[in-house]
Amino acid sequence: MVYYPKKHELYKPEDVETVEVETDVLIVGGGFAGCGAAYEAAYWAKAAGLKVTLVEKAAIERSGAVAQGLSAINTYIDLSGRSEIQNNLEDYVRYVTLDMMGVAREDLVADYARHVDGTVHLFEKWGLPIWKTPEGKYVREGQWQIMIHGESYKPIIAEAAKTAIGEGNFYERIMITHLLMDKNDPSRVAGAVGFSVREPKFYVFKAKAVILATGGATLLFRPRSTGEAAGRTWYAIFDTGSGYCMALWAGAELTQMEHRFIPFRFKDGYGPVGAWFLFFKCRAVNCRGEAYIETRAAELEKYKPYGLAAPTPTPLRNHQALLEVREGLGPIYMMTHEAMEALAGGDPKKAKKIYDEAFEDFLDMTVSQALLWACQNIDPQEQPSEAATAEPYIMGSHSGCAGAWVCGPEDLMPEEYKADFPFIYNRMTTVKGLFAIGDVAGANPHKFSSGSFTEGRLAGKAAVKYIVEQKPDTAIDEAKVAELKEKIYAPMVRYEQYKNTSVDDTINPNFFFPWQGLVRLQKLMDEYAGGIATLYTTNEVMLKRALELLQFLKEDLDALAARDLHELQRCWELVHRVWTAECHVRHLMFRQETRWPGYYYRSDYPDLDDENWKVFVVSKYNAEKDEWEFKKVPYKQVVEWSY
Ligand code: SFD
Ligand code: AMP
Repeated sequence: MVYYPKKHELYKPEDVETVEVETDVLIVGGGFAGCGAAYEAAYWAKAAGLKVTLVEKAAIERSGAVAQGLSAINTYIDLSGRSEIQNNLEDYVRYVTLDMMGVAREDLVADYARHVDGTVHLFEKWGLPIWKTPEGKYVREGQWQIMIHGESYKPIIAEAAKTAIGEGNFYERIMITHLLMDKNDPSRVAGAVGFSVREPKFYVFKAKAVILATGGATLLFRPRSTGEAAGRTWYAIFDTGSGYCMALWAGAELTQMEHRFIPFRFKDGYGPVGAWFLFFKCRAVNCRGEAYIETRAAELEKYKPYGLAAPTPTPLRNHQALLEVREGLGPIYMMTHEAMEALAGGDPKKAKKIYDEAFEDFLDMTVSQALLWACQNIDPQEQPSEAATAEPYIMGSHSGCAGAWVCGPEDLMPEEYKADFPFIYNRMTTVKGLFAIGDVAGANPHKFSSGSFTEGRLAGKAAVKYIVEQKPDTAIDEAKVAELKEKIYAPMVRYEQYKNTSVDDTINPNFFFPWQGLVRLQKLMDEYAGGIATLYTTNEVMLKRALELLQFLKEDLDALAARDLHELQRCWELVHRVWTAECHVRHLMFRQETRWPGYYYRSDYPDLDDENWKVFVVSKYNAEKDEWEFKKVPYKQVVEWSY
């Protein structure tokens, strides 16, 4: 977000080459879900004589949330007894539904869960080192998680995906900005367009099915990091809400977009806490040394039956910590030194092993946290570390459930949901031929890396089946494509036109730069839509003000300027973020209750209201009329479990 002047690299649309790519299945985004889709679609497409193409805006080998690697696979059920703890599907669905405070699409959750073990076994076959006990069992981090040496997790998975679809079928450094709808049937997808972020090339992908796998949305809210660290976040800053925005523009229904994930993290470096809580058995305490999960246990009673679930749902764990902070009892400390000492039990060899594991946890996935320890003279063996709740992220794969309203598998999806979909193909959205996976698929959280890859596999297979059975004869509208090309490069044209009307690029009456727009978006979201400024609290009046300011910002998006292709990418990322933010605010306004205390609070509806709101909120944007429609869809229990 800090602005560094660059050498200008401006292109007029008429000077930009147009590259057309014809394919059958187009996968947008080569993260974990996209790689899963590519791997599986390639297998089924081969038999059907179809082509699979993957387009990614970065380099697949190190793109997305797993770019730095990970230190655990958070979803491994273990139906076959390969790990220290074997589980069953019913317990898993129970765990996920309760973590979402009673609202999850159990058909979708059970579906990825029944296939996720096979995915993890493939990862191991491809070379991912999984921690093993002396008896050869996978080491459990917690009941559902297993430990990995995962610094190279993404390259290993990327290699498998790229090999499966073959050289020439994946396109990197191309940002997709818009979907193309079918010329003869505007309710059917027909491809996508985007631009190279390295050379003057405009890409038109013509496809019969499109799978959206562009990850979640970060930096919609003002982050805690400021100044030279601005933009440092927990989740991938390159996941900018593209999938949500493009899906809603296409008329796809979205669900649970009011939901956000507020990760509780090691302060400032955003180091994850899971391994510390589950594997190292670390305690978190307030400034007085009180373990708030014990002293605040009574608070959970208010949110029965979810509050009494074990483990305590993620938002309520946040809520307990936030009560401390609200009462001025921060900072919150992770008692790392105490946990390490207890585990070592006075054995220096064991202590050394634990010390190495503690550093590996961060060096595998959040290197900056280890650097922060080093630069602040924190030795986790000697002293505690501060932890804090981060800014909100919109996502559907971690402990968040925002995303597209997608079709479930035929055998598990409740009858009541089937009428929403034009066809029954797993993970297809309400738009014909458009699929959504990973962070972009809503109401089925806790997929994490392994489940996102698995969901990609399910969609990849279903997309091929859809093409084989429905034989969509898609056609694109060339006039629309030409219009989009003009629109996409417009920020460069604007800069060229007006660059000499002011002596300072950053103060010009005719344009503004994407980082300026981003700061404006983050300020309004932070202050009015439940960011850290209000400790995640909002109300209808504040949300209306957020919408008003968003409307002004949307009007100004036509004045965005770009001086090079990199900045052009930032322009379109901002556009996607702003629309995702609007969707989030509208959803927040629609749900008149506080279902996830610790993620956000509606001060005008402070209670959880099962009678009226044990539902999925589903929205649809009508681009022609510029109108939003909302509906409630009741939660249905699909798998047998009890409270
Ligand atoms: O510790 C466009 N995650 C963890 N998962 C685990 O299994 N274990 C962990 O240990 C995890 N932890 C963790 C995790 C993430 C992060 C950032 C940290 C720690 C620090 C979560 C998983 O990573 C996550 O669930 C999956 O990666 C989600 O997969 P997916 O495919 O939905 O998102 P992605 O991998 O970010 O990929 C998105 C891709 O799309 C590209 N893209 N391409 C073209 N055009 C556009 N317009 C595009 N927009 C985006 C992106 O570049 C990217 O490649 S822990 O916290 O629990
Ligand atoms: P995190 O590092 O917070 O992303 O968590 C990694 C995994 O551990 C996820 O599956 C979390 O849901 C889970 N987890 C984290 N903290 C706890 C906790 N205190 N109790 C139970 N599960 C947790």
